[in-house]
Amino acid sequence: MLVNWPQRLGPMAMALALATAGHACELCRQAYVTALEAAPKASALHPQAPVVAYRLEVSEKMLSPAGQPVKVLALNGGTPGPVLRFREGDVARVTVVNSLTDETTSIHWHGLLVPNLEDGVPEVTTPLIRPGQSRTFEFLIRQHGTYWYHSHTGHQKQRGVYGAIVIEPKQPVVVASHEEVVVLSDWTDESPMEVQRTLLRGSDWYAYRKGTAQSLLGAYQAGKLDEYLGQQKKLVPPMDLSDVAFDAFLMNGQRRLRLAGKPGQTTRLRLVNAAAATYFYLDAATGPLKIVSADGQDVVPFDQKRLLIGPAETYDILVTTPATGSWELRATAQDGSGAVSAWLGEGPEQAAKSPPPPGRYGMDDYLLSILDELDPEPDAPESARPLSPYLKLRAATPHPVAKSHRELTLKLAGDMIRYEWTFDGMDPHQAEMIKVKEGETIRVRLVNNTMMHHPIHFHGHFFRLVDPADPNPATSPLKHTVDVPPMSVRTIEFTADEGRGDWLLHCHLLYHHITGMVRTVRVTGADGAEPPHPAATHSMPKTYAWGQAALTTAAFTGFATVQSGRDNWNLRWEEAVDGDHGHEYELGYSRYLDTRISLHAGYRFDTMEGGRDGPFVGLSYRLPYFVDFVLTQQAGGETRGALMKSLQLTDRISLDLGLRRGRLTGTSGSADLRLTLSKQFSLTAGYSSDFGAGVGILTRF
Ligand SMILES: [Cu+2]
Repeated sequence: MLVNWPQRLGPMAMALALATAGHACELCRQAYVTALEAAPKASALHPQAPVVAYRLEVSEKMLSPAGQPVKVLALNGGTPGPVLRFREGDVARVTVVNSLTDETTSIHWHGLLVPNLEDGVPEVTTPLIRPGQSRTFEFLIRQHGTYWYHSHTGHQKQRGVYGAIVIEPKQPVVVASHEEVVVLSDWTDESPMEVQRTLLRGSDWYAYRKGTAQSLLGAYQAGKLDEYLGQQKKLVPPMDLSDVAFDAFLMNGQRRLRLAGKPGQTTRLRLVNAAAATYFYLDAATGPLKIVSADGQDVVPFDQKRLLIGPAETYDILVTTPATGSWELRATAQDGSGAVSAWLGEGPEQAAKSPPPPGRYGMDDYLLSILDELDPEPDAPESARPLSPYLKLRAATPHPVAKSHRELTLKLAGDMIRYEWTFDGMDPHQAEMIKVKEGETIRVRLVNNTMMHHPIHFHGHFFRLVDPADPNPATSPLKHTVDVPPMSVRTIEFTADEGRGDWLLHCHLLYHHITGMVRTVRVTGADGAEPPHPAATHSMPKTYAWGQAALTTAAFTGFATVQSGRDNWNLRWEEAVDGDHGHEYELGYSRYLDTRISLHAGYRFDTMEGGRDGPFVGLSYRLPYFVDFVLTQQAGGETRGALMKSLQLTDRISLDLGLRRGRLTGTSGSADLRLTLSKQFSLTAGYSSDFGAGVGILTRF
C-alpha cells in the first residue's frame, strides 16, 4: 500500500503530505502543552493550601569554589541556591528567572511528586526557559523529607545550578533539637563541555592526574599482571571508580564547613549529594551515623559506620556533638581523590577516619567483594568500603505492595573506550520509549554490565527497592535514585499513579546521562491512549571536536575529528619534514557500529611510494588486547591492512605501534614512545620505516 503512494500522489504531493504530517505533529504537541498550561494550577485546585513562594534567578557569576576565581552559574548570586523550605500541604510557587545572556535553563524538582508539566525537563515535560524569560512552577507539596532541585539543561548542574529542598511533615515531629542542610558537590575549573570532550576522546588524563591510571609496569608491581593482561585480552577496560579528576569537593559550596553544634546537642543533618559525578563515603568522628531517612522517606533508624551516598541520593542522619571538642564529618570521594569536611562544635579538633584507598588493580577481588556484600553472611561485619546500606533500609511506615506486575529488564551498558553509556546499547534518539498504562505496576531489573556504579533516577515517582527474599515487602525502602554497583542487578518496582506523561529514567552521573544513558517512560491512559505526538528526546550537547598533532624531526603527523553521536568526520595526515618522501592525507567519514566495528569511507591523497589519490571504503575491527585492525579498499587497486596498538608502559609513558601492508604501497611500520607532560603536550620519540627516526612534541587539541 505504502509503496504505491508515490505513484498515486506524485513526488510533490508526497513531500507535501510528509511535511504536513510532521508539522501537524509539532502543532499537536504545542496544543497539548498549551492545554496543560491552561489547566488550573495547584493554587486554584487547592485554594485552602498556604502558598509558599520563592524566586530563583539563574545568572553567571565569578566565584572561587576551588580557590581560583572562575565563572559559575549561580542561583540568587550563590551556589548552592537557597534552601527551599515547605510544609506538607503547602502549595509551592517557584519562579525561575533566566538571567543568562545566551543559554536556556530549566529546574527539575528531584524526588518531588509533581504534575508532569512541572517536572522541569526541558522540552520533554516543560517548555524551555529562554534567556531573559521566567517560568513559574506550581505544585502541591504531598510529601515530607529532604530533596533537592537542579538544572536539567546541558552541564548546568556541574556549573552550580542546584540546591536543597526541605519539607516538614504536616504534624511536626521533633527528632533533633537542631538541624543543618549539607549539600555535597564536586567542582572542576574546566568547563564541563571540555570535561565531556576529554572523556569522549578516550584520554587517560584524569586517571593519570588522580594517580589511578593503569599500566603494564603498575600491574606488574601490584602482582596483577596476569589479571591485567587477561582483561586486555577480553577487551575489558580498566576498572574506574570515577571518570573525572575534580579540583574541589564541596559542602554548601565551601571546601571546609563549620556547623553550629552545641555540646550535647543532637543535630539532624540533611545530606544531599548534588555532585555531577561523585559518590562519597561519609564518616563522622563522633562514631556511627544514625540514619533516619533516605531519599526523603523516613526509615526505621539504624546505625552505619560509613555511609556510601550516590549522586542524587539524600540521607538524614543524627549526630550528637560531644561535650568538648570540634568533631569532623568527612565526605571522601569514592575514588579516594579528595575529601571535604564539616566541623561540629568548638575546641580541639577530632578527625574522622577515611576509608582505605581503593585498589588500583584487582578488579576480580573488587567484584567478588561486591557480590559478597549484596548477599552477606549473617552477622558479617560492615565492609571498610561498603556499598549503599540498602539492605538495612526499612520504611518507617508500611506502604501498599502491588499484587501483580509486569517485568522488564534494562541493561546498563557502557563502552569505556568510546565513552558511550546507554540502556541496552541503544541511542536514546532511536530507542523506543517504555510505555506503561496508568495504574499499571512495572518491575524493572536494572542489570549493570559495566565496571562502574550507576545511580539510576526515575522522575516523578517513588519506586520500591525489590528484594525477592524480603519477607515483608510492605516496608521495603521507597527511593527515587538507586545505586547499581558494577556487574550486579538491582530491581525496582513502581506503579504509574502520578499522572500521564513522559517521565525520564536516567543515570545521574551527568557525563553518562549526556552520552545517552537515558530512557523515556510514557505513562499512557489506562486504555493505552497517548498524547498525539512522539515523546521529545531529551536533547543534550552531542557534537564535539578534537585532534592531535605530532611534529618531530622526521615527520608531521596527526588527526582531527568531529564526533556527533556515532558519526565521525575525520581528517588524518602524515608528511615527511624533508618533503622527499611525499605525504598522505585522508578525509573521511566513519560510523561506529559497536565496540568492535566501525565503517569508513573517504578520499585519500597519497604521494608516497606506490600511493595514489582516490576514494576508499573500509572497516576497522577491534581484536583482543585492544589491537585495532583497519582494512581499506581504495579505487585504483590499493588494498591496505593496518594493525595498531597502544601500550601503556608506565603512568606517563606509552608505546604506540603500527604495522601496515598495502598491495601497491608495500609494508611499513612505526614505533613511537610518548611521555605525558601535561593535558595538552607529550614528548615523542620514535621510528617509522617511511620517515626514519625522529623526536619531537605531540599536542592534543
Ligand atoms: Cu552511569
